[in-house]
Amino acid sequence: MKGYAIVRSRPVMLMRALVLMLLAVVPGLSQAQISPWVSNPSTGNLYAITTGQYWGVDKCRVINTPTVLDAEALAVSVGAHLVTVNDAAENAWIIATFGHPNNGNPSNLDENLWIGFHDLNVEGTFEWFSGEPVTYTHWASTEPANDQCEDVTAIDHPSVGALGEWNDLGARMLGEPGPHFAVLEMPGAVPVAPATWGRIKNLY
Ligand SMILES: [Ca+2]
Ligand SMILES: [Ca+2]
Ligand SMILES: [Ca+2]
Repeated sequence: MKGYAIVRSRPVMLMRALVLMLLAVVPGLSQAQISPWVSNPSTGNLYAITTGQYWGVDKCRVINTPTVLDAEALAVSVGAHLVTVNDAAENAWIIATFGHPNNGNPSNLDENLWIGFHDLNVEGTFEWFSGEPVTYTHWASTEPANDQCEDVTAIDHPSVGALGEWNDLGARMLGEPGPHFAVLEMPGAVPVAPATWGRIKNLY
C-alpha cells in the first residue's frame, strides 16, 4: 500500500465519510452517474468521470439538456466540482486517466472532456466552479473565441489545437460537437486500488 497512505485533514475526512454514508443510503442515486473515484498522488485529490454526457451551455441560451450546469450540480451532490486544472501536470494526468484514445491513438481522443472553467457570469472573465483562483490556462491559440456565445470549457480532443489544449464551447447546435463527458474532482484522497485505473476507460 506504499504510496497510498495520504494524510488528510479531519474536516476533509469527515466530509468524505458523510458523502460515502449518503451514497450507501441511496445506492445508485449519484454514484451510478459517475465512474469509481481515482486518486491522483500529485494533487492528493480524487477524480471521476461522468458515465453520461452533457451539452454545452452559455449565457445566451439552453438548447439541449442535460448541460454542463447539470454535471456541476451532480458533482456538488457528491461533494465535488467539475475539475479545476491547476497546472500542466494535472492537465496531462486528466488526459492520461480519462481520455479515450481514438482507434488506440493516445494523441487523438474520441471525445472532448468538460472541465470546470466558465465565463457564465462575466463575458471574457473565466473562473472555476470550485472557486479556486485561476493559476493556469491552456487555451488553443484561437481560443477562447466566444463564437456565437461560448461560456463553458472542454479539453479539446483535438479539433482546434493540439491535444490537451482548451476550447470554449456553447449551446449552439450547428457545428458544435457534443454532448461530452465531464471530469469531477473532490478534495482529499483515499486509497484506490491500482486495478481500478484500468476499468475507468472501459466505462464509456
Ligand atoms: Ca485541481
Ligand atoms: Ca464566453
Ligand atoms: Ca471556442
